[in-house]
Formats: sequence, structure tokens, C-alpha cells
Amino acid sequence: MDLKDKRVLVFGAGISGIGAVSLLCEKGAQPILYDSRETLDTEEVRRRLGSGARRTPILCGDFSVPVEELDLAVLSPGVPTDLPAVRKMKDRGLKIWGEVELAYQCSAGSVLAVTGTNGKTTTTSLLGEIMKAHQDNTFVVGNIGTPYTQEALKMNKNSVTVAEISSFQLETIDQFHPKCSAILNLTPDHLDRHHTMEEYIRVKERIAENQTEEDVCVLNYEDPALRAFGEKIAPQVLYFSSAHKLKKGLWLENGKIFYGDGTHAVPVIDTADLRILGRHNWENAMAAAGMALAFGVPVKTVADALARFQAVEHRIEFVCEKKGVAYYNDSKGTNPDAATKGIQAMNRPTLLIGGGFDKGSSYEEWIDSFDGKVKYLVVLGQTREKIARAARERGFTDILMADSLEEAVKLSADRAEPGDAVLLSPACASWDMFPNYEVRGRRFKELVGELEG
Ligand code: UMA
Repeated sequence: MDLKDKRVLVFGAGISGIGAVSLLCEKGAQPILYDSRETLDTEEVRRRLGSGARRTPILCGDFSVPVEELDLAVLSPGVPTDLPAVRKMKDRGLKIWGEVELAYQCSAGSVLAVTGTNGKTTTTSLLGEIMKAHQDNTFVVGNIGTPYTQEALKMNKNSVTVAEISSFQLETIDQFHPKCSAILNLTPDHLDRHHTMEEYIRVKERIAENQTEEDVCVLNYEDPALRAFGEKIAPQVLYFSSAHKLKKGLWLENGKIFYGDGTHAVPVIDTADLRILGRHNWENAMAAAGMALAFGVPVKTVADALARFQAVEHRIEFVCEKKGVAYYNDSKGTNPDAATKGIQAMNRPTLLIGGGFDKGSSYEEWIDSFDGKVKYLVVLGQTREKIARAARERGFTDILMADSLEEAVKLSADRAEPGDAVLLSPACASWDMFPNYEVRGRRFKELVGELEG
């Protein structure tokens, strides 16, 4: 679409909306920025818009935008597509793109896109490091925190874009076409938004919908839904497995990652040479390596970049040791499955801080994963009663209630003994108490920093 002079509604004034408005202004379009938050600080938003976009109208509160006068709407990822305002746009036949689609349509080069419930950020970071080692002109964007629209106009036909793409972002793609995609795993998440697991899976699988037989889709062989998906899609499929030796794909064998092209198998790296811990991280490494190898990156470049890579902030991140107690920040454990990985990575008795925004998850499996390792569960936020109830039903009763993260850290520090770990791994999003998991994770680290010892 030629965006020149087009009237475009940008919905959501977060970082995606700001990126989208700036890009649209550069393309000569006439954006209107809208946010449903009545208390939006419009002057602050205006300051954050680049100088070329400062004259953009900013509206907030009740939706009163004349839809019939628009040519396009661009939704931020956090905006549900079944909102009455969005339904109204659809009913009037207005074209609706997500911020990712807008960026894709305005950019150039090859796209390598990663989705899945857990491990997206680590895999995207790993792949970003591998691609940067292979060539200049690599961009790392998307759900990882840098809006795709912010970088889109810097790309050219030789660029490589490594994009972390969430289910929210996949709901509103149209032509988005990665050269190589990956779906890492599928476990329940964001069911408040997608309503059913079937719908969540359908949305995740959209990452491959525009791919052709010239493209590659990397899938987890150990996930039955993904193995079945691999049998019915157009692109070439490269599986990775932490449990089975494969003829073609990547697998783990005697602590080493191997790659097979169907005829020959080569070792890629020994997991002892990786600085990221746990089987789930070796799966992330296999997925990133698979995508890079499929793109033509030499095995040695892949192995060297993997060996250099250190853990991502907020993902089972060691903070410090105080009075013999090790503190870990796993604020990115925003669903029960991710938080289970956090517990599994602990090798000490653990005081676990959990709870937060209610996404409609169930917590039983997470509680079962405590496996005698959790001394106390400190719960906070919207879900604290729900989690406490589920824990008691599973026979776990060492539960402490906290009204704030400050109190949760204090309660944990008071009860922890030398040799214990305190782990923030909430199994919930942060949105009831913090703008995002990063702010929650940083606040946790600050509070830990303030403890004596
Ligand atoms: N808003 C409305 N109406 C709504 C919902 C939101 O007006 O119904 C407004 C809010 O008032 C706010 C703005 O939209 O002003 C926020 O937009 P947003 O929620 O899309 O957030 P952004 O700041 O644009 O950040 C988004 C992603 N956020 C979400 O998906 C919720 C970021 O992922 C992402 O890093 C960023 O774009 C850049 O691509 C965060 C996330 O939590 C990390 N993602 C989820 C996850 O990882 O589980 C999917």
C-alpha cells in the first residue's frame, strides 16, 4: 500500500504506537494516535514522538474517531482484536494491520522470525548474536523490546531482521513472510486474550502462513501439535529435538548438539561450552542454530556465537548473594510453564515469589513442579488468592501473602537461611502492579540490592 496521504489510525500509545506514528509520518501518511486510557499524558506522548511526528493528533478516552474517514488502522500488540472499537472498524471494511505488518510492508531484506510460548527472547537474542557475527546490517526487533517499526526504514535488501513475534502480533499480520520461522513450543498462555488453546495455537501457527517451499520453518519435534503441524505446511521443515536422534534437523546426544542435513551429521557444540543453563536453553540454542544454518551461516560461526552468549536479563538471572542466600530474577517467567523452568533450574532450597496479573492460567502443574524444593511460596498481586487456593488443594501450605513486591522480598529475606535461593518467578504477567516484566524485574533487583549483607 502506498501510504502517502493515507489517513491512518494508530491504536495504542505505547512504544509500538510511537514507532508506528513516526514511520507513517516518514512515509507521508497522516496518522492519528488513539489510546483508550483516559488519563493518558498526551504531552508526554507528544514529547516521545520524533520531531517529524509532533503534529500528529492524539486522542484518548472513549473511541470517537470517524472510522469512515480512515484508510487504515494499525493496532498495537496489546490491543485485543475483539474490542467494540476494532469490531466497528472491521464491520466498516477498514483494513487493519498490526504494528508488525506495517513495519514488514515498509522494510526490506530477509526476516527470521521466532515465536512460541517460552524461550522466544533467549532464542531471538541467540540468533541475533549469530547473525551479527555473520553479517553487518542485522536488526533485532519485535516483542523483545525494540518495536519493528522503529527500525524498519533503516533496512535494505541485504538486511537480516531477527524478529521475536508474539501471539498478539501474529493476530494482525497479513503479508508478513519470514524466510525462516520457528515455533519453539506451545503451552497455555494469554488465554484471557485468545480465549481457547485452539485459537492460541491457530494464531501462533500463522507465522508460517505466507511461507513457501523456498522457506524454512523450525519446529520442536517433542511438541505433538508442532510435529503434526510440520507435516501439513508449505515450507521445508527443520525439527529440533532434545529427546530423539533425527536424520534431518538438530538433536541432543550425549550432551552435544548435532545437525543433520539428511545425509551427513555434524556436531555443532558441546552443551558444556554453553553459558546458558538447562535443557530448555539447549532447545533454544538448537532452534537458533537451526535457523542460522538454514540461512547458510557456517557451523563454526554458529558455534562460536553460541559459546559467547550469556543469559538474558530477567530470565533466571543471578542477581547476587546476600548472607549466603542467592537471589534470582526470573521476572520473565510470566506463565506457569515458564516459571516451572525457573524452579527446575534451582539447585538449592528455594523461597519462591509468585503471582501477578490474572491471564486465566491454572497453576496446578506449576505447583506440582515444586518437587519438595520450595520452602515458602510468597504470593502477591491479583492472582495471589487463586494461587494460594490451588497450592493448598495440592497439599502445599507454606504460603505467605504479600501486598507488594517490597513486602515479598522482605518476607523472603527474613525467612531465608544461608544456602537457600530466593527466586522471583511469578508465573503471571506483571500488568496488575507494573507496566511490564522488565520494570518488575529491575525493581526486584533494586530491592535485593538494598538488603543488608
Ligand atoms: N491500549 C489501549 N487499549 C487497549 C489496550 C492497550 O489503548 O485495549 C494502550 C495502552 O493504554 C497503552 C498502549 O496501548 O498506552 C500500550 O500498547 P501495548 O500494550 O501494545 O504495548 P507497547 O508498549 O506498544 O509494547 C508492545 C508489547 N506489549 C504487549 O504485547 C502487551 C511489548 O511486549 C513489545 O516489547 C513491544 O510492543 C515492542 O514490540 C511486551 C509483552 O509483555 C514485552 N509481550 C507479551 C509477552 O511477551 O508475553 C505478548
